[in-house]
Amino acid sequence: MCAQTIAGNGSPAVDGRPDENGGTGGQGFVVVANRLPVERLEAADGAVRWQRSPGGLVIALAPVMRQRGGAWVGWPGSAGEVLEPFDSDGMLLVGVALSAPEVAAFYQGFCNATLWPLYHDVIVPPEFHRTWWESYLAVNARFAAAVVGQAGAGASVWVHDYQLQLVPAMLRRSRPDLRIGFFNHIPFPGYELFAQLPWRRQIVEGLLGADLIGFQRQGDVSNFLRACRRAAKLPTRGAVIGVADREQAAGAGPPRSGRALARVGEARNVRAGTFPISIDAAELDALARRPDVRARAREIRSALGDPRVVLLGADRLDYTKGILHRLAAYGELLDSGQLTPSEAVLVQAAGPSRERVDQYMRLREEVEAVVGRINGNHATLSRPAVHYLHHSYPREEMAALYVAADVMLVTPLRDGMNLVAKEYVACHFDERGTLILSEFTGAADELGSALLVNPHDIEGVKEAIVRAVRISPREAQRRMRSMRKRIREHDVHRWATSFLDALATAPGPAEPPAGP
Ligand code: GDG
Repeated sequence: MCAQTIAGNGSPAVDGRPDENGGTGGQGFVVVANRLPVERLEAADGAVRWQRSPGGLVIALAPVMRQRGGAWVGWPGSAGEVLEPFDSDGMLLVGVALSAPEVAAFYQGFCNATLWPLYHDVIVPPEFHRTWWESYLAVNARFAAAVVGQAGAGASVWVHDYQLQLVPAMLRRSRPDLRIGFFNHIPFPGYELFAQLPWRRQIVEGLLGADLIGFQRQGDVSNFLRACRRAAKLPTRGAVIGVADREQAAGAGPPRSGRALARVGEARNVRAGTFPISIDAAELDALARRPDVRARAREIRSALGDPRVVLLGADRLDYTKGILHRLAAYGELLDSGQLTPSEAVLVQAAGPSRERVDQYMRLREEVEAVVGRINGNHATLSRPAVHYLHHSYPREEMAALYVAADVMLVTPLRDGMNLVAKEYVACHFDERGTLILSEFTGAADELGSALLVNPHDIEGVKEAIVRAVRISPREAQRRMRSMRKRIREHDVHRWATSFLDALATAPGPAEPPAGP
């Protein structure tokens, strides 16, 4: 029913038209994300089973998909894996296969070594390689083709994140009947940084295939609007971008590359907006109340030697998360004697992530060297100062760690939202515990009652740690109570509903706004 074609100068386009009964696959709602919401489990006898992954996105979207009936298009997660579509909990899962060279060029390369650092304030230098870009084009076209194969006429399609920024325009080109939403989970960079990208205009135009483009923070929206004006020379008014059909008006025929994809069809308005993602606060609250989770939290504290204060960091091992900065602050507090390991122990859970990308290998070495140095200076035979855990944990264990922690250290240098901060708050129904939170996270916009820090200011982080260690129970309770109210009222269900409601009414065909 659908095919990937190579158009003009080698840029892939998507072909596939809805049949007269409405679409090629008949689904009314399609989610497309880099990964499928399942993990592959292989038994000893070689039998393969797929288990629902615990991610927030699936929790948010599962009820919507069950209600509307829907398909989820994504990569199964291992190179070369070809999957027949299958049903899982009321949704149809549709795998997009990536070859090993594509995993290297598209995923590890363009996604994780070009876009990820570029969109996170160039904390490490982004690499620009034309072959990676070509792979990004080809893989985005394959995802778009898979969506075309599923979406019924007039279906709503929700595209997720930086791996798939060309998908909206590719979809619009072959399926103008679709209502297309895009949500960017990571920050959108300021134009001075974004302008470094050799394919900046194609990315902006790829996104503009959507009717609605959602971001975590107002700053991301402003940065994107500026990129529309500067990179694509399009007019904006408020958060509305006017996409004129210049190429077709000029009789130029179908676009020849990713460049002009957004400009096909009639003149349209595209809306950008802020939709801060959240968690299933009620589910985590219930998990944290479970007797087995509470018992496990007590066991963790006792295994740590029952220190007065347990400090916790829990992140993917990623240079955006500011792990080295928090270790530096904690290490200096021990050096100066302001803290002792018997008083305050740090647990740093650093989940393995992107282990084949150079910068991640380097970070791991650095973090492990610093942990080794702190423990060399401050551990005793029976008591390390930093418990460093390079593992992934089941959800229950994550909840037990949150419950066990008196102080949660969330110190990213840049983070779209940061769900860990919200999860910590959700687990503290006892209104105890203190969150130290970087102001460079999306979560800081909502959790103003945390102890906010600039992670680059090591003295400031040290002061916040000392303050959190010595905080009065009353102050901790006041802060926690206000943060819990916020996440209870703004949970992931509200996030999904507000995005999909806005998508349903997003501006469709219209005159573009007047120039700036
Ligand atoms: C991106 C954006 C944005 C972590 N270790 C384990 C584990 N986790 C779970 C946490 C949390 C999730 O992973 C991490 O979410 P974050 O939001 O903190 O960070 P990213 O992975 O960078 O996510 C971010 C997010 O997308 C959503 O839009 O907030 O800004 O960068 O849920 O609990 N879960 C389990 N075991 C672990 O070891 N089960």
